Amino acid sequence: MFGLNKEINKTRAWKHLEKYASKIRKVEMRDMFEKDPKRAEKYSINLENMLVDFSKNRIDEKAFIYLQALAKQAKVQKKIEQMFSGEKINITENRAVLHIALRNLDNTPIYVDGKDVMPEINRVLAKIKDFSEDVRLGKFKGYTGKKLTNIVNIGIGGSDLGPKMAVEALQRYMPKDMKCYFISNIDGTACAEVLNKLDPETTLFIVCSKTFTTIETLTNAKTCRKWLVDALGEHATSKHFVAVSTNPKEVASFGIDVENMFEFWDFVGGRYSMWSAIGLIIAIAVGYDNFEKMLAGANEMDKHFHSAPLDKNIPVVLALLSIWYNNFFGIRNHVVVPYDQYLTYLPAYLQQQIMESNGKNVDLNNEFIKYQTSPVIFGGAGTDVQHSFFQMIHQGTSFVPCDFIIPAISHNEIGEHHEILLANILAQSEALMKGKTVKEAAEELKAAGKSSEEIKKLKKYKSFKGNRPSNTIIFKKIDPHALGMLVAMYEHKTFVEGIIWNINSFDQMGVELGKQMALRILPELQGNKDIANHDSSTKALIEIIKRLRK
Ligand code: G6Q
Repeated sequence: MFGLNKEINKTRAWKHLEKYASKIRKVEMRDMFEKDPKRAEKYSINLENMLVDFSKNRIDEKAFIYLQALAKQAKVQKKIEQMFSGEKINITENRAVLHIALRNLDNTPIYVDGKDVMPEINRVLAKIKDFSEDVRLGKFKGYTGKKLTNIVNIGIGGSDLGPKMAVEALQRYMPKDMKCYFISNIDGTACAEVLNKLDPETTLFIVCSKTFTTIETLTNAKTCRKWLVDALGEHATSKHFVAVSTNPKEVASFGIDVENMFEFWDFVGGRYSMWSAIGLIIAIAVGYDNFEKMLAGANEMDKHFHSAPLDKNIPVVLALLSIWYNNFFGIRNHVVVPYDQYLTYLPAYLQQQIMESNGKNVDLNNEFIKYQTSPVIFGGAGTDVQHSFFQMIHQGTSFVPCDFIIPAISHNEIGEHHEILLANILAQSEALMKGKTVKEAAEELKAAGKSSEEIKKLKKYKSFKGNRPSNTIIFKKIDPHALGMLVAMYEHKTFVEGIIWNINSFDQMGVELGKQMALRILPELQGNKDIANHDSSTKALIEIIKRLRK
């Protein structure tokens, strides 16, 4: 059995944490820092060119030990082992979970049903290498002999968010004459606005769909195919369309030659698939060498995750801290703020990775869960977000744990820009931790020459409760290797949270429900099919839309 034999919230470790949280709630982080000059050193983990400082969290030695006890109670290390050894830990779909195999550059065998998966993975990697190099060098040309310089990824969810985030993050590694586009939304605008910018002769479409049955992707691919065929004729498609999928039958019936198909496997979940052929656009955009460096970065994090003890294990520690606030302080949110313009799409990517994985309410023992699982994830690039939702982060009625991600060196060291950016992030995390008491606010106002009446009126508004936790994750530079480490870090953090919540982080019944529901309403919107089965609101909405569209 993969599930825990006791509900996690009934265990001794959980009870200890509950009790201890009520004690530590009264403790101020600023006092903990004052008392212990070694706090930053104690609560930081170094890995390569990466440092995770988690000292600005509401923990002390005891809390940290209790959190590790919770991880032990949930058998975190055993379950990590099960994932790495190819066990079918995705129990609702009866699948292994092996995104780690996609970046297993040491090539150690990993078995599923007695078969080593590495030879197949290596075969597809070699195909990605050849094809991406041929496109970049102009050896694989368009139908009319022109170089393919516009690369369009058609996919949605896991077949879009990862590659889109990575291509944006690594755009500095792209050749100047290449442009990448992403079409995901079924809204015709998404397709139209991209196609308007393109020349069919220089455009390569990559249709990414694990199942090759997703209505958004197939509809977008059909529209793009028609656009190409109208311009260049049916024979041109084999030079302008490739597919990435686990489903050769559907690829062929869509009209893409399976020779032009890049395979992946059901042991790779959609949201964990950017390391597979779903990352083809990344390899084309930044070059296979850089794609491989990204895999190497992820592999580095995998090895660390697999072998580091709980208290020195970055994904484990981040997961425990997230659980600390989520389950013992009643906090419902978590914010991710990369201070790097290139990581603009990271929060959107993580929203899927974390919430689709852990937004679950049935445990591995097939029981409804009585405790909180995934927090709501949101975020955006700093410093932009400092001028929007940071008001709530600083002065909202409850706190929001933050992850701050910073490169010490920018790809664009222009004047003072990066130093100002760095100063901002450091100031934020310090201010969140320390806060400003009403007395301090009053003193500041006095020093600024305000009258005592003004001071009385403003001092509370200008005060900050502080004691607001954050993790600071520093890289030397966001290069392909660092990006691989960062993304794998979050993948594993999510997995550990799922282990402790005793859930399957690798299925997505909620997303599948959405896919079925739209298919039921579509014929009702299009024709005269009886709509009596719906509730009165849905029925009225269908009728109004039909009337408005006449
Ligand atoms: C990811 C989810 C989901 C999926 C999309 C697209 O883990 O399963 O986001 O990636 O629904 O599915 P296809 O790749 O099958 O088109």
